[in-house]
Amino acid sequence: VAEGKRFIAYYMVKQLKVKKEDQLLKTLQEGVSTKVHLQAIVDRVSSLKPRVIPSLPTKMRLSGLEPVSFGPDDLFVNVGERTNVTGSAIFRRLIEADDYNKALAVARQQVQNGAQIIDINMDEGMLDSEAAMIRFCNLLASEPDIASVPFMIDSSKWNVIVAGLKCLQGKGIVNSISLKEGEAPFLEQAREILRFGAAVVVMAFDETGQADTAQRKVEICERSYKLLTDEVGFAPEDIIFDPNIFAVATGIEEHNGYGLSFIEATRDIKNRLPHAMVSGGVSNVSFSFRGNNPVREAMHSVFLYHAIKAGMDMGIVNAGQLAIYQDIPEKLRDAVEDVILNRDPEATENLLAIAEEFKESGAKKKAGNDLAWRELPLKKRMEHALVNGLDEFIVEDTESARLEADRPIEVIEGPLMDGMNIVGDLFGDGKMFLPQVVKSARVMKKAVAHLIPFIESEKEGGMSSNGKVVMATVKGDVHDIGKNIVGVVLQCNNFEVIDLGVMVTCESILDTARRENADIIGLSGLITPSLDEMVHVASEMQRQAFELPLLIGGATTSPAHTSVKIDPQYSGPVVYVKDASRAVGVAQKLVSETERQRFVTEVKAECGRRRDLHAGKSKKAPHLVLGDARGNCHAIEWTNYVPPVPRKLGVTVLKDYPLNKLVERIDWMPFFNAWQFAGKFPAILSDAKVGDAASKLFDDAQDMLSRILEQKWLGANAVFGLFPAGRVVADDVEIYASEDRDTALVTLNHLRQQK
Ligand code: THG
Repeated sequence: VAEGKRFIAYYMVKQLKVKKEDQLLKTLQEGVSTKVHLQAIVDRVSSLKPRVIPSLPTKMRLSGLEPVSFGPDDLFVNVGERTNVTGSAIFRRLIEADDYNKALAVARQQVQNGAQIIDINMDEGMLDSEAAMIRFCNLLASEPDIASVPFMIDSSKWNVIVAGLKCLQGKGIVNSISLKEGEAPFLEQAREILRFGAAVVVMAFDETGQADTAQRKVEICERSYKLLTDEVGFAPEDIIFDPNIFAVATGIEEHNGYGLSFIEATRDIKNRLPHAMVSGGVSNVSFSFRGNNPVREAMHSVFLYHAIKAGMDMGIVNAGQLAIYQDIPEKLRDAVEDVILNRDPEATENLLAIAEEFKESGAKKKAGNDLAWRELPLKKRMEHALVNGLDEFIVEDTESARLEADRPIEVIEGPLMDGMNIVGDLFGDGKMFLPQVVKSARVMKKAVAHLIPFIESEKEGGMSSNGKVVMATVKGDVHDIGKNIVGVVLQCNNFEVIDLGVMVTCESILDTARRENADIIGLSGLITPSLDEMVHVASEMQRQAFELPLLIGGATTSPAHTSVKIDPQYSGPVVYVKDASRAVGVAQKLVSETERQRFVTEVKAECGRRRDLHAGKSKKAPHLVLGDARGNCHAIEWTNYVPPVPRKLGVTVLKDYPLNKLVERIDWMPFFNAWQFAGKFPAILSDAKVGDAASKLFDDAQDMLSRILEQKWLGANAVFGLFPAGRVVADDVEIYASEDRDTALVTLNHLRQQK
């Protein structure tokens, strides 16, 4: 109690600048620990058993707004490096220009790209680093999507570190302390950090300088470990050693061993200093290849590949820009590996010789990180966001546009539609491709979602509705971007829209339509099975004696399918709606007393015409009778043929098959086809027209694949069997348990094609 009181007094005097310490202490004394108060506590709790403190596994436990823990069984931890005024020119310029809002976006980008911690560094000669650290940390604190992760306060100035520590709302990391000025300041700083409850990065420096050999690195870390655990009382799992990542391939011979010495030191530290973690600034290693990002990324990836194997737990990296080891072109990978592992005295020369070849392909990745477009006027920014599929700022921009506009609808009809029209034109001209359009649509969706509440509140008490539309993406399908746009466009035109969402059963659609007394039902779908579901809904509407118009739309639907398969099921109007822009016209005609009848007759007639056309086209050649078809069968010459015996007969079960082995086997053609790229893989990646877009899509796919592998989203199991088999009777194939072919396990019927 006395300790607590003293602390409160200290706090009030120091932090709140309360005067008169004595008087304060006296007040606290009277207020806190009277006999009566203590007796009351005893009365309440003396019958209860004290909680047994659970023993948790030893892990470095940190927190931003949310707790996280990192231990030996966890994956490598990415610390985002970009919020560093010396590490990022963009970030430095934003801080220098006092544009802290955009500087926050840099932090957000790191978190979104997978940084589990962010490193914050304001060490710049011309900057008031302490003030900048405080201001940035305080701003970060109110951005939950960033502040959910722990922060690493990175500075070589102690006052900046303390300033940062005071702004943390969780348990962060100090980056860094070291023995470079001897034990006394080291111990003092460590005690202060412990008092703040933070973890700490310890650099492998001592009184004689930076450690460059593995042996010196380990010695210094060991010495620091002893001091921290024995003298300061630091928990070993809160100590992160940084055995110095220095640049390699600099042309200076002594530097050639820097990569390997870090890796070796890491292995030793992990073995000798229990629970301590190992980290390092990964991008340092590639400084000599500044300007050549593909080579730098390859160096980082190769370095990490080996360092993580040696036990490296975490690293300060450019989150979102790590190449996948397996994907690095072999030639580059080998050259880089020679450099990192110091395998060849000529390694640097060799890497330099091929570096230029790999330079350009990285340029396309950069576009996403360049924030220069944020300087454009508002309308142009929105257009840029839509065309490039960047959603980061769209809500902010949409809100600005809304404030400028008289009515929220104008934002949709103005800048957003203008942007989408450009997307449409580029798509039409074959200059944009489906994956990019999907990204654009997502941005549009986000913007529209922001506006909807405003549009709705404006409507309240407004004009009477044109009519009520019940819309849904049918059962089995989850796509709704197009449908959402249709919904908004209809709402803007004063239709009341009841959007049932995605995966909606027929029953729910029809019940809602009846209950709500709807004027129109709209169905949407993107995947092929949705077509059958739409046919089903149409037939149910017939059975339940609906008369409402049925609108059909979505990527997989077509006038032909609507006419041939859906329309015949339902005697009410069935209208195919080609795209969002037509929805209003169609809906208006269907609710108009004067136009409705003529429009419906027209649509029905058009469907009939299409059906006739279709019937004409698909007149088939008559089938052969079965005997003739069998007579056509190919006669195979079996007598001189000995089938090879499979290595393993019977059933083989594969459990938890390694996903990375499957990745090698992916047939990318259907993937590209699904995204509407025609052509052969991998030629498509270098195609003159679609190569860029296809490569981007492929990169996105690789990113997602690596996340799937890393985070184990999927498990792969398989069962297959190889059996003796033979055609014995007519068209049938019998499968046997063993080569004696006694009894068939099963008979597979393959009726001969009569076409
Ligand atoms: N150990 C510890 N902390 C560290 C480092 C370390 N903090 C800082 C640094 N090293 C890690 N962070 C970075 C950040 C960026 C870069 C390198 C290391 C970098 N930046 C590009 C460059 O300089 O070429 C900048 C490019 C741009 O402006 O966009 O490489 O080792 N404990």
